Amino acid sequence: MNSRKSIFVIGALLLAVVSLAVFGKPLSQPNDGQTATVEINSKGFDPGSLKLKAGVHAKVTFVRKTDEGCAKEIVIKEYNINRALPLNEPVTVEFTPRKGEFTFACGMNMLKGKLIVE
Ligand SMILES: [Cu+2]
Repeated sequence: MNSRKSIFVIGALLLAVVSLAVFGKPLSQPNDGQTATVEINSKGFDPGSLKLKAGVHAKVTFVRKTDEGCAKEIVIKEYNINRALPLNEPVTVEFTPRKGEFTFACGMNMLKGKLIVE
């Protein structure tokens, strides 16, 4: 109706558009990282290789399902990870992968799996 009112309406609309542009994306796409699970059974690590995204916080859960074999701990040397794997107890390790290929292995470095980070 009057020009002051329309300026106010346009201003409010602009503010809404700008706040959406500035705050909309981070709020609607929270960076909650990536997860994966690896089982240790009589065949070894299952899956034997994992694909992860570089620079995104990762939670990888290892579950040892067998008392055969030797994977009683999990070692990811490049990320200073070395954790015991109690039978049937999920153990989650957390790290932020860098680009490249890394090995995860049992404590004796006999059983091996691969991390492929892209
Ligand atoms: Cu071993």
